[in-house]
Amino acid sequence: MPTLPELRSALLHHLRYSVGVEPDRASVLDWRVALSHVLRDRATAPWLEAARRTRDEGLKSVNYLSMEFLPGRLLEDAAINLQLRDAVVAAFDDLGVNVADVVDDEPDPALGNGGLGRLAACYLESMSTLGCPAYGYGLRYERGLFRQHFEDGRQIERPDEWLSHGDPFSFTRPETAYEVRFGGELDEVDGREVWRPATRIIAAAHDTPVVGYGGGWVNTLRLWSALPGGDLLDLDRFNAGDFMGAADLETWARTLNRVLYPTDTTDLGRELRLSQEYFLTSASVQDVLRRSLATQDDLRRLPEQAAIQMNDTHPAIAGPELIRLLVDDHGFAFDGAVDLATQVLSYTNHTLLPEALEMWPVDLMRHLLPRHLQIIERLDRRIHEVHGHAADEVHLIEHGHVRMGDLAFATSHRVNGVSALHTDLVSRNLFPHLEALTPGRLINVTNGITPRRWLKLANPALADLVTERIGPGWESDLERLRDLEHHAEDAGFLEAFGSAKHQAKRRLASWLADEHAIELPLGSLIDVQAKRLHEYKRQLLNILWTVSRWQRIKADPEADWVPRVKIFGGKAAPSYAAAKDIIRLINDVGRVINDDPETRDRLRVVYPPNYNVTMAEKLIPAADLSEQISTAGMEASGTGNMKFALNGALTIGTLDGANVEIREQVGAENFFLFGLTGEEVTARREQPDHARTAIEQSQALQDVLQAVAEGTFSPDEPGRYGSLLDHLWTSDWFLVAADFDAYNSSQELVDRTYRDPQRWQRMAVLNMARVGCFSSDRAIGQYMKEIWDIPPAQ
Ligand code: NBG
Repeated sequence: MPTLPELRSALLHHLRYSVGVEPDRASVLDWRVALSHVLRDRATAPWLEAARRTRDEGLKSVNYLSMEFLPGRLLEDAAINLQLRDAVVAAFDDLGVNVADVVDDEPDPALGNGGLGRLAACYLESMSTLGCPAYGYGLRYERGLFRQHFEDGRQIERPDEWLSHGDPFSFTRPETAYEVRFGGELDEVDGREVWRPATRIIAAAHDTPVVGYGGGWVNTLRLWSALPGGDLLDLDRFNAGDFMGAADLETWARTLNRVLYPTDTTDLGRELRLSQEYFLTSASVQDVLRRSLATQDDLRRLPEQAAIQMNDTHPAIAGPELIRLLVDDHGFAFDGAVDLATQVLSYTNHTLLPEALEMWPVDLMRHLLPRHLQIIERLDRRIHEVHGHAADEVHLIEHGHVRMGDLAFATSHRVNGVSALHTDLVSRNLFPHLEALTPGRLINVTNGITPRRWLKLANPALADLVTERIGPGWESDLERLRDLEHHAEDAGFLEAFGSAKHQAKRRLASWLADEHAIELPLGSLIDVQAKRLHEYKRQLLNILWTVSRWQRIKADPEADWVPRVKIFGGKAAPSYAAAKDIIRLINDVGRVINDDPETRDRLRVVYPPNYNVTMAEKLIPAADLSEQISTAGMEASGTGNMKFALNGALTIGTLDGANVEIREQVGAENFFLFGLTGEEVTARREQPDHARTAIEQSQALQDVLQAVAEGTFSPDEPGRYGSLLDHLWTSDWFLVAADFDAYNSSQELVDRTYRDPQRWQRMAVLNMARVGCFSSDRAIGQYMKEIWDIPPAQ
């Protein structure tokens, strides 16, 4: 552990020699870069040591392929895990630098959409904490997802310049580079298939250390980017004066890691997206093989050395790619290559939604990856040869499309769903035929979250209180929170717990005031729904209920209403029109309600733009109520639900995803349940005219819809929400209307409960105490044992 003078002089050293400025002239950015170097130095020794041990002892490592990673800001997390946070704060104090400014200067890399990308980041951190050798593989999107702005309440997308000041915590490794090939033709030479690609792009690595808690083990997040230059510039065209045309190929290469998932509503968008997926997968699989061959020369031993985890279907081309490399480059027979690949690969399914389960047109696949299409066709034939009629219902290719979920299943030795309910639905509705061919292949691993970031970093007041009561150690053994149950009846503890919550609310309030000029009434019940905007997540139900609450306060202003702040956070996909309508409605409703002098001390709507990991770290600790209100059967798991409960928020939710298990753990009496079950949802959708019937049965909902239809919230354009309303009356696939009254009753119970602060506090403590099993350490322990066959670290 460095002493204060050592840390101080390390900061000064890097300020001078890595950044090149004197302390009296240093900007916040300069100090941040210096801090990045100091922390990276501290991570490097255990990092190199972990790599050495992995090589020398022949340890098996995990290769986690994911198109998305949402790591959040790195520095504070690294400082905590290296157990240097207090020392860093003291060193900056000593230097007269405001450490909060330095921490806030760091950009939050938005290399993902939501839960799936954040899960990948929690899992990498847990693998390091558990000493499980691992590489996270992804793409280094130059502009990330997008930065969300609101203009007149509408979502506007702008490029996210997270790299504009460099990436000082990472190492660039231009020599760790692989050629990735696209397009071209297949030829048969001496009975072997030879792929003659049209385009070759070099993928080069950027490595970020991922420090485990305690600093004992450090893994790598390896992100690829296309290496420009070299052959990519057409010098003949350039010399002939065609400067733009000369750079066509270079432009295309750079496009591969420019932004996360371009809109795939156009053919070109689809082609780029499949190219991105292949670019990630091919570079990563080649790297896995190279690392294996660096320690021994027999690839038949690959399953003893490497597990490859496909995070959803995006890297599902890994099966054909691994088979291709084994057959075409390493002399394997096809069947042997398939068996080997299957032993190495496994696949996590994160959704039942048809639009998120990828299907690539055969023509596109032939155009971009002709050899892979051939391998997929052969895999499909092989399944039917091996299983005969039992495989009649299994099709890797159907209606002119390659079904990537089925492909991933067929090339994996284990497939997992992400919550008990989800896995059950995957088994019954998604892969029943494949599962019948290979019983036991599909298992459940319920998602988890890292307590280091989601409690220790995000909620210091509460984390300190926990340590004070039950001692340290819970950070890497979250089940220990159970000890808090003994304190749930202790009035002194409940008060301290309440004051930690209040502190988090004050932090949120000052951030909202500084960054967004929004005032947060601190005495209110803070009610938060923060997640991607999606119809199934039903932000619409939440905002329609908010309107209803407003109408009722106005109808009965003298009644004793519990003051509420409804906070929303989340982005919509740029091409998702219905979700964007909902964003605009939330903002329109907010404008009217927040301006209403009659209600504004009892109801507010707050929607800060550009939700990301950093904002989550502010919202979640401050929340009293967590909104987990998806249409049952549609949310695979949820992980936000776990973060809120861990921070002592109570959940209002449906029986969906991991809500089911959270409720089992915390106790039904400590959870506000409402709404149709998955089976009831299916039955209700089949009833003719169910939407209209539900609306006609709820006077409260009719009043709300009428206000929206009349333009109460969009007086300049009363018809603005015509299509949204029309959808509610005629189809309402997400059953907003059917669940409206039940949601309202549950919200009324929330109010009644909140009026008794001791009772509320006790329920919140029990929530926190009982969600230890949702630690990502537990989840990763299960992956190691049940999927990767990696023993616990010694
Ligand atoms: C999401 C699910 C969430 C789940 C995360 C992580 C995709 C495709 N799926 O419910 O919607 O928590 O994955 O498993 O992003």
